[in-house]
Amino acid sequence: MSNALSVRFTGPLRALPATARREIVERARSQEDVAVTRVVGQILARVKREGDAALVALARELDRADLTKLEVPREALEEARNAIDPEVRRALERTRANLETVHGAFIPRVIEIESEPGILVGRRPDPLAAVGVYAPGGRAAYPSSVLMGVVPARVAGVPEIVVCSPPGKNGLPSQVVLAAAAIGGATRVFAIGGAQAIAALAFGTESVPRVDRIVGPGNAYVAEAKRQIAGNVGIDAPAGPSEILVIGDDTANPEHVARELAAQAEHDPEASCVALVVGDALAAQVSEALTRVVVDRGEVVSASLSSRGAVLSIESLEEAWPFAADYAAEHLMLLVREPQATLPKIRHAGTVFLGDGSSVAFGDYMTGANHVLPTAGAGRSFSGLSTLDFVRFTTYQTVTREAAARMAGDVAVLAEAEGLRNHAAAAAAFSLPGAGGSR
Ligand code: HSO
Ligand code: ZN
Repeated sequence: MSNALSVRFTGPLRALPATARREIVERARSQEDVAVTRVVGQILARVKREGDAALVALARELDRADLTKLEVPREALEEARNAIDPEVRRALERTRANLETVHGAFIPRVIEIESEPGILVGRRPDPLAAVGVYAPGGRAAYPSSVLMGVVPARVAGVPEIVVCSPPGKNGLPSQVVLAAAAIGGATRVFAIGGAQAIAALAFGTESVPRVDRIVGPGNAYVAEAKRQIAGNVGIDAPAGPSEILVIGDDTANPEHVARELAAQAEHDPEASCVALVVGDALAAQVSEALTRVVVDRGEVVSASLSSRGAVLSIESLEEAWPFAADYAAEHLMLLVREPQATLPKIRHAGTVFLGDGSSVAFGDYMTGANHVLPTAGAGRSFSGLSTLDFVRFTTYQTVTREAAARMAGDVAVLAEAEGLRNHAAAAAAFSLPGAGGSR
């Protein structure tokens, strides 16, 4: 589209100055904004203190919406479901079906194991009682993201799934968000946005139920609100501007590499898109293809690529693995000869796309994997959203009299060593005469 499209970092990876490499790896990490922290703190306190009244007032102040009701009535959800383009509805239903299949299989099973004869230890996953799914409004009102939160929660067995999304002028969240909430199977939907939505879900108000975990992407205020309430309620991994790392060998098609970069770049001027390809010639072809493949949102794509984009050459794939582990990409794409065999080389990626047919767009919409993923390096310590976010585990144990007799002696030894004589006595009561500490 624009041949003025420039990529911030080019050239061989090994020639990159350390400061540039650090800048790429640290990417969008926008500095803590003290103003956001303070405003969010005030909003949380206000919602905690005044409940619904604060939510209605904040909707007027921040969303310019006059709300008569915070909750979106069931009929409005059904109306939205029927009002959207039938093609879009059908495609969303396909996404839902694939999420159900995949995330259903991701549900952990009950595990029971004997640590010693007669000592049985079990772990049972229990669905959370209530969860909140935040859905942004405005340009990032993605119905697909609503499904990514709601469907795994439902599949995990969560009985109360509350969606919050900011109201427009008509007092309702965007129609596609409402439709997706209905299609996904949300149990309640509220027209509440921003930090105040997170506050309402975390503390509960007269009309909003308090939930046990809050997931879903949001703007800086939403992210900060989640961070501040994280002590009270579970939250998901921080998901910021989109990012992709493409790793290609000499079999990679430069045009495909360029399209994948452009696709994630169109999300956000702060998206981070990086390609590491074998050989200077291929790198040059990727940069050249970038000037041709962008079909829309040229300004966003070019803002992202010119501020954070990188197309770097490597001599061999061996150079790519340490970089990839460091970078911990939200999306990692492997355009190499044997992608499956190469997968074990990858550490710290949100989700991996193996081979030429596996465009990230498929994962973003329809494979059944989740697109709510850790960004900005959070993939080093967090995983993408899944059914695991919607269960907690109860462990249990049962000890036969015989096993108790065999264990009592050693338990008493440790209890004595910790100075806890009542523990020792509780265990010792099961000792067989003469059983001592032996097994
Ligand atoms: N790629 C985004 C998710 C998304 N893509 C939504 C399309 N719609 C996450 O980084
Ligand atoms: Zn996307």
